[in-house]
Amino acid sequence: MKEVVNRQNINKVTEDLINSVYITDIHTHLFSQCFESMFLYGIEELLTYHYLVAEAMRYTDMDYKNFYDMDKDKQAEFVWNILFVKNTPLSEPAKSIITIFNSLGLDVNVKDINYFRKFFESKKLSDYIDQVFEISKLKCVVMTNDPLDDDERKVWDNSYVKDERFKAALRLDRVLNSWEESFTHIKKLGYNVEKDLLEPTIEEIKKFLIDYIDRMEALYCAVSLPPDFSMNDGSVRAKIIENCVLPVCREKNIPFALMIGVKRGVNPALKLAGDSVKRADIEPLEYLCSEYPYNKFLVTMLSLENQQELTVTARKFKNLMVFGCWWFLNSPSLIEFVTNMRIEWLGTSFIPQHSDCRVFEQLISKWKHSKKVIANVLATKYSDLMSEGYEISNDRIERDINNLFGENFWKFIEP
Ligand code: FIX
Ligand code: ZN
Repeated sequence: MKEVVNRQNINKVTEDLINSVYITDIHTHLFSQCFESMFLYGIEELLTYHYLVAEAMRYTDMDYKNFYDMDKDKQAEFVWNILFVKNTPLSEPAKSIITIFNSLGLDVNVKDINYFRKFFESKKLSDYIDQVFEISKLKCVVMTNDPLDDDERKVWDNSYVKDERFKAALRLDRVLNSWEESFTHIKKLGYNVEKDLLEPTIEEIKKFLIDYIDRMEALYCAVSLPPDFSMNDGSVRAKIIENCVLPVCREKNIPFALMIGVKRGVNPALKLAGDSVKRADIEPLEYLCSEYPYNKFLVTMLSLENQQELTVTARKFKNLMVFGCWWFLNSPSLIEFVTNMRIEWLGTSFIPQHSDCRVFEQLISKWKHSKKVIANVLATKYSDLMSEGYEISNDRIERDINNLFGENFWKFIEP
């Protein structure tokens, strides 16, 4: 039905339509239930999420080491006490916890952590998974799958059970960013690779990639990269990308996802919470997109300063699909800014967001927060068009939203 909406109801209509669409979340660190202890959920995991740990430590004299030496339940109590009892949960990661509790029907004003613990303990996992998928209106999520993680690989080898809601992505950080250590690991898996990248090793790496893409039915290959990522530094990484990853991605017709701009371990004592951000050079990406026009690149960049260059580069190369407001960009004010700019230069030909969730219930808050901002951005753009007499129908909005929250990805990865 082509109901014409007006400038008075456009915000509500757009928000309602966004809230009814089933999303494809193209990058998370979630695992399906068969991965057992890797499937993270519940209050202890939520409160010890690395975003919250980094924040809580700012309010205390406690050493990072002493914090991590505590058992997880004690760490959770510590974070809870600092960020939710002694302070107001105003930051984006802290607000997320409140959104999750509220969406699950909990009383967000209770200060006793055990109240929340009881709720999560009472849940039957498989029903709970269905419930969270329904609350966050998700069609499916893409995991991050590392073939060199021994625990994870055991599941792929022995006990993997397919759940259509959890798709795989082959993560190549260890292969590409620490070849010195990873080549021995790959060798142990039965691939005849050596440290030097001579022809037989190149062929074996390709074989390794193809085997794992097939085994996982990986939708894409992915890597996170430092700000100084370069394609002409003669590095092992650049060689493996050009000689192995790109030919294999092309053969399998899957994208290569580059997540650029993370400075790992700026504060190693903070472990996973110790990574930071720096502006990166856009030229390696221009090089890849132009030299490899038949490869597809899914790209997100971490620094705010890189966003305009990335958007402009996407206008130059249609084999580049920009995605997400990654990590330190995943907060309402930055999502608003970045999404506005992307729409202004790319229309709807990009993927506005992914969640990057590590803990299952984060799907609720990350998507709720993002959808609210993106709905407002879109509604304002529709309203601008309408002010020139242009008619916007429900169908049109629905089509745009379906593209942004799923179809752009599926069409991009289509063979
Ligand atoms: O490299 C990545 O995929 C990052 O998203 C993570 O390493 C990071 O720790 C994270 O969880 C960000 O949201
Ligand atoms: Zn991630």
